[in-house]
Amino acid sequence: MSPSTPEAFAGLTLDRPRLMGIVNATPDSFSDGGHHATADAAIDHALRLEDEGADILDIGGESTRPGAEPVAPDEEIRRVAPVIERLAARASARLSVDTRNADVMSAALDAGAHIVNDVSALTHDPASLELVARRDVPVILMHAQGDPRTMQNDPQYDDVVADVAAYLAARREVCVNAGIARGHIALDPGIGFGKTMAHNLALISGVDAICGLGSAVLLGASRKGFIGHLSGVAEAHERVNGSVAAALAGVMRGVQLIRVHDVSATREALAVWQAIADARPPAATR
Ligand code: HH2
Repeated sequence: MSPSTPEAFAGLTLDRPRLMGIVNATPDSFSDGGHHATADAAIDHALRLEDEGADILDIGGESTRPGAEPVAPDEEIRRVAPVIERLAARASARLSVDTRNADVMSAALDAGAHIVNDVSALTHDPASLELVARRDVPVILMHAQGDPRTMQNDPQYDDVVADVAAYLAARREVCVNAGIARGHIALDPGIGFGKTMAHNLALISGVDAICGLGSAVLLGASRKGFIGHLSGVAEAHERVNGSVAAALAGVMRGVQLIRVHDVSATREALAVWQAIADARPPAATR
C-alpha cells in the first residue's frame, strides 16, 4: 500500500473492498421504493443484506432520485430513527444514515448510527458541518451538481473527472478546517447526481484520480439509469449484472467502498476478482 492509501474507514480495514448495503425506508426510492417502507420490513431487509455480506448498512428516509421532492426532516427522522435503533441492537455491521439534514444526522447518531452519508457533502444544511465535527463521526462526502429536483437538466462540466476531484478535495479541506478528522472522511463521485451517461462513464473510468486524493472512496452505481440504458434492462431491480460490472470496474481502479442493492451478487463477483488479483505475482519477481 502506498503511504497515501487509507488503511481503514469507520473502523473497517480497507485491505479488501467493503460493501455498503442500501436500505431505503422510503415510499418512493427509484428501485425499491415502498418495499421497505415499514420499519419491520426495512429491518428484515437490512438483516438479510448483513447475512449476505454487507459491512455497512446505509439507511435513508428521503429519496434523492432525479425529480424527487424533499422530505421534511421530522418525517425523515420518523422513517429512519426506529430502524437504526433496532438495527443497532441486532446488527454487527456499521450503520450509516443517508441524509442531508443535520437534525436527521443527530437523531440517527443518537439512535446508534456510526457514519453520516451526505449526498450534498455537508453543504445542504448549514448546521451539518459543525454537527459532524462535534460528534466526531466518519462522514461520506458525495459530489452532486444541483438539487435532486433539477440535477438532470443539462449538467455541464469542463472536465468531469478533474472538476469532481477538485470539488471533493476542496470540500474535504473545508471539513478538516471545521474540525473533522481527515481519516474520518470518505469521498464519492456521486454517480447519477447531475451527470449525463458520458459523465457517469468518465467518472467510473477515471475514478483512480479520485482514489489518488488519499481518502477512502465510495462508488454508488447500483441499478442507476445509465446501467439500464447500457444493458437494455428497463426494470431497476433487474439491473444486477450491469451493477456488478460497474462495481468491479470501480474496485479495479482502487475504490474501497461499494454501495449496492444486490449484496450477494456483488460479494460473489468480488470474491472471484479478489482471488485473481491476489494471484498476480509481485512486479519484482515477474
Ligand atoms: N446514491 C443514492 C443515494 N445515496 N449516497 C452515496 N454516498 N452515493 C450514492 O451514489 C448514492 C447515495 C441514490 O440511490 P438509492 O438510494 O438507491 O435511491 P433513492 O435516492 O431513490 O432512495
